[in-house]
Amino acid sequence: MEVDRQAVNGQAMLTRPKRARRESNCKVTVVLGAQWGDEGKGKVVDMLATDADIVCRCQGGNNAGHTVVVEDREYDFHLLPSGIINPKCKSIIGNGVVVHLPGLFEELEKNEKKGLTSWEDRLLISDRAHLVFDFHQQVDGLQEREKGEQSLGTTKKGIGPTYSSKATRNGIRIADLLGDFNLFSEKFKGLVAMYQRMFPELNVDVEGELKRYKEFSGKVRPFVAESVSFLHSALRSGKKVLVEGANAAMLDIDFGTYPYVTSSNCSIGGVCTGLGLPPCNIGEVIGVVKAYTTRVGDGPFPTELKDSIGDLLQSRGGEIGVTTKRKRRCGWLDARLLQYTAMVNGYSALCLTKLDILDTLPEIKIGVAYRRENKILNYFPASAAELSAVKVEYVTIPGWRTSIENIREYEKLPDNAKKYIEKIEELVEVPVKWVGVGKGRESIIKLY
Ligand code: 2SA
Ligand code: GDP
Ligand code: MG
Repeated sequence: MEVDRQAVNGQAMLTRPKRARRESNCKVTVVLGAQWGDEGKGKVVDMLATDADIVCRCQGGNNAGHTVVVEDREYDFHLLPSGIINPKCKSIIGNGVVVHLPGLFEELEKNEKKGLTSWEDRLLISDRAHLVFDFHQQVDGLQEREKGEQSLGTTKKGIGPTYSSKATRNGIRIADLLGDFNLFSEKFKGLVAMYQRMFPELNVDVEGELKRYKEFSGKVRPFVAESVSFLHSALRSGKKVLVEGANAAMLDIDFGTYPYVTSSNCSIGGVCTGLGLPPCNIGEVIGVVKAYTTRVGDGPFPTELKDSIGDLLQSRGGEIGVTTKRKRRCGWLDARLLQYTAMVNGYSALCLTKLDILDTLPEIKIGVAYRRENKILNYFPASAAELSAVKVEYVTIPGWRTSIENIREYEKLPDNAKKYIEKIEELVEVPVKWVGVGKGRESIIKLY
């Protein structure tokens, strides 16, 4: 390691290493979901990727569904970072991501048909990433079935079982697939046997799968890298790095509405562990906030609207799961929840998306506090039961009742839309930097 040597009173003295100082100056920009997902992270990442050299995914798997709309084309990304369509950007699937190789190649093929080209030169996958096998997906379904009424509403993409295998240290990583195939086969058989002891009805064609994975090993090898060193040398050479969080803070395994969560850290900590980045490299943290709230899957949702306004948000917002095509549950914006996720993630700015979906409402509510037995809670409930029982206090803002879709300057927004944005800034204590007013790349207002 390089060191500075200085002479003090004629004696050589060791000072701090130069490199550590330089690296901590290279900050990555992070985009995170601030609610229960589907806030429009894909669109924000696509926008910011125009100014990035590298876009990384750090956690989750193909449970995620990120939409990017460019002119008349709609891309949906699940494992691929949304920056992949930018020809100037490298895309990294980091060590914290769980990768279903059949799904990855299907996704690449599907997007090639929509016009994605030369991705071969831009895609890198961490050799430390864990593999999702088809049997993990079957186990996901079996676990959900076993839970019956208490099911979580997972995407059945095998995310929970794969992160379980990782945590119990039986997981299989991409490096294992590319190493000694006999060893890989042994690990694979051991993992299948373990799950078959838990679920005797689990049917796996072991030899067929091994043959298939032998082929996948050749197919994926050109894109596999030791991504930690790659990323750090890129940062040292001044490259701009953007990180795309998948899922969202309220689905985080630690801070979300456990057990109705996904199995990774979708908040800021997952960026460090999922890419091998120390906290000193974290720069701007952009919280993506939908102008109302949605949730897909089960679990508590304090501001949920099970009425005609909820139905209107669902249909006007096109609130359908990108991966499973399930209808998303809809409700008012929850500022209490945003205050909590802002604490965990430390947002430097917010991107408020889908404001245009509220265009027709005569009045709009924002949840501002949770009440329990006549007391305002000064903490965010950890238990799903407690969160389900809270009463929400709201403030009401008059609607603007006009289309804002074609507006591109903040000053031109109707006064009530500005009031809504300013109220959110006041409640969450984070500035709104962008406002989304439509699906397309161009449908965004930059505030500063
Ligand atoms: P899983 O499959 O184990 O991660 O499911 C656990 C919970 O996490 C939720 N989850 C999601 N919530 C919002 N969006 C996601 N991606 C898709 C989308 C969802 C879809 O973009 O629309 O298509 O249904 C996503 N992925 C996981 C999930 O609903 C469970 O509540
Ligand atoms: P992600 O998971 O956070 O990337 O979000 P999804 O892609 O799952 O869902 C967001 C949906 O909202 C997609 O259909 C986007 O095209 C759409 N969208 C994003 N921003 C806006 C916006 O500002 N206005 C409107 N009308 N749609 C938007
Ligand atoms: Mg989504």
